[in-house]
Amino acid sequence: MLELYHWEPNAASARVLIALKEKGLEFQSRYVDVLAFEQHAPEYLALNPSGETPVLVQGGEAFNESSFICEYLDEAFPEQPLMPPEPLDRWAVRAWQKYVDDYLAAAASDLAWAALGAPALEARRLNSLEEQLARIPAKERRDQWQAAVAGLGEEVLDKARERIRLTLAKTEADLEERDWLAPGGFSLGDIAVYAYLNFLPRISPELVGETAAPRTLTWLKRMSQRPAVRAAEAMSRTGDPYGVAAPGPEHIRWG
Ligand SMILES: N[C@@H](CCC(=O)N[C@@H](CS)C(=O)NCC(=O)O)C(=O)O
Repeated sequence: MLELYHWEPNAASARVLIALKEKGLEFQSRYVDVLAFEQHAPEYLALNPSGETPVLVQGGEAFNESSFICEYLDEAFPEQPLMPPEPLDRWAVRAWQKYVDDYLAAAASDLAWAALGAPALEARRLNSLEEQLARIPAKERRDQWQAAVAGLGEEVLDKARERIRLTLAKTEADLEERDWLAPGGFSLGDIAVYAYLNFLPRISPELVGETAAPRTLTWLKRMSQRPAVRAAEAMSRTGDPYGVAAPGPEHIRWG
């Protein structure tokens, strides 16, 4: 029996939810409300000491890191593969996943946090916010949350925009030749990039829009029409998974 601890079907949680749905795997959903800081509760930290979602639990073992959870699922359940068979094509998928983990995720999360996450947290009017932040065990993560709550600032957001521009140069080039990012067909690479880039057409249309990134926009639509993506997004509790965001992975560790 698979159990997935996840937040809204966006970013890292979306990657695993979409992979599970693409593969047609049954799982028990355990929703973690990140903006209520449930990921820092002792029971959750026992599963993942870094206090991040998602976490997959199987047979009493807990696994974190969305790239590795997705690859684990693909290897453990080989039906409906999400990795191409050819070694070089598999390299291309892994290169996209690493790019997302080390570079794109933090940038897209910064922009999404500023536009969506910070106002959503504000709307909750938590009177224990300081207390919640003080409970975050790792100093690096605590500092990142504090910086995010204080407001990220134009310098950080400009750096994030530049990273998105460079990402789009890569997606536009890949999509010139084919429908999916890596050679070998639809893969975990598409899922990884979609889960973060899909925040942007709404909040930064000047970056991800018809003029700047036409092929990427068409690909995002193609992705969002996949039945598995729809099924994953239907698990949203807010009803709008790309209308809310968490600070995401910090640059120091991941990019
Ligand atoms: N590298 C991790 C990143 C996970 C991550 O950034 N999770 C965010 C949500 S997208 C989170 O749980 N943030 C809450 C927190 O850090 O307190 C992965 O890919 O699984």
